[in-house]
Parts: sequence; structure tokens; C-alpha cells
Amino acid sequence: MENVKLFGTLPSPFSYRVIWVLELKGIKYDYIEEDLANKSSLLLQYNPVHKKIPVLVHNEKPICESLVILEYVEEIWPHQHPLLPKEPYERAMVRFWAKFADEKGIVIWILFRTTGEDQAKAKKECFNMLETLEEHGNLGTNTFFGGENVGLADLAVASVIHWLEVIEQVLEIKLFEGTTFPSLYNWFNNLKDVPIIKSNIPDQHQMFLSFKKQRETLMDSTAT
Ligand SMILES: N[C@@H](CCC(=O)N[C@@H](CS)C(=O)NCC(=O)O)C(=O)O
Repeated sequence: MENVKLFGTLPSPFSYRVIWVLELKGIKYDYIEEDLANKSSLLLQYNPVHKKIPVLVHNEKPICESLVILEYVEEIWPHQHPLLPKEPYERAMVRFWAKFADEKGIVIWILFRTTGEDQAKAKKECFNMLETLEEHGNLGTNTFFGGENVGLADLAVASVIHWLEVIEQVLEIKLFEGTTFPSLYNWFNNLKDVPIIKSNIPDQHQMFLSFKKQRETLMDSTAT
């Protein structure tokens, strides 16, 4: 009997990557909400290196780092909603875009935390990231990054784009627009229409209220 637990916080984009894969593959799991201001001894025990969520605990064995977790889940349950295409080159491409999202996606949090020149620089980097995904992601030909099914790269990129849209609202800016990035915009709408994603994606208005408060607190603390 499989025992699967997910330690996360909501609405962390990294937690959602794991929630989406477990839901897509139909794996039963218990979700444990962590308070990152007061981390549980279990979290510290399971992730002594980074002390971060998400952690997936499979039959008492912890796995850390969201992309590593996704690859692990794929290896353990390969037949239920495969996350990677069959052909090695296509698998490599999907991994390339997942890594790209992981490395470049961090810029949305820099955008969220900065003002002035630093924010202008982050905005430019964010625009460049979107432009690269638009130009090189092959989304004009494919519905999703790996072809016709939602896979590893889609989950990684969605955990940047969905959160970016909220950050844009808080900062009252607009970078991710359908007119500038038509293929990427279309891809995201297709992804949000996938029933499992649709019913497991955090509500952007709720996120907006919470992120707005966080931004105000941040600005107050840097002003003093
Ligand atoms: N690279 C990690 C990032 C995870 C991460 O940044 N988690 C944040 C919450 S969104 C965290 O646990 N922060 C707690 C801390 O830094 O102390 C992954 O992909 O899992």
C-alpha cells in the first residue's frame, strides 16, 4: 500500500507543481500545510539541507526540490499520465524548458520585491524570459511543450506565469499580453482549460489580496 504525503504551503508555485502532477496521475496523497515562519520538526528532518517545501514523502522516504519530485513521481508512476514524451530528444527538450523556467522564473520574485532601477531591470529580464518562451518554445506547432499532453515543462512554466499575472496586478504593470506573446498566451489558456489544472489552480484574486499585503509590508519595512 503506497503512502504519499506532501509537505507544502499554499499558494507556493513549487507546491503547486507537485499537486498538479499528483492530481494528473491520480495518486492519492495527504497534504500537510507547513508554516514557514515556524517550520515543523518533520520538515527540518525531511529537508535538512534546504529546509524548504515542497517535500514529498513516499513510503517514509523524503524527496526534495520540486523538479526532482516531478521526475521521481514520473519514474514511480510512469504509465498514469506520462509527463515526458517517448522519444529521447523530445524528452531532453521538455527537460530543457523545465530547467529554463526554474532558472529564469526567479525573476518574477525579484520584480515583486524591488522598486526603481532594480525593478526596471527585473521587468526587462522578465520580458526577455517571456520572449524566449514565445520564440523558441515551439508552442505555435505544439499545444503543450512536449506535444499534445501536459507534461513536465508545462507544470514548471505555469508555476511562473500564473504567479507573474498576480504580481503584475499588484505592481499595476502588464508584461504578459496576448498581443505580444500570442503562442504563450494561447498555451496558458489551453493549460488552464485542462480539467485537473482548472480545478487545482489557485484563485488569482485571493492571491492578489495576499500578495498586495505582502508587498505593502515589504515596502513599509524598506522605507524605515
Ligand atoms: N528550488 C526549490 C524552491 C522551493 C522554495 O523556494 N520554497 C520556499 C517556499 S515557496 C520555501 O520553502 N521557503 C522557506 C525558506 O526559504 O526558508 C524547489 O523547486 O522546490
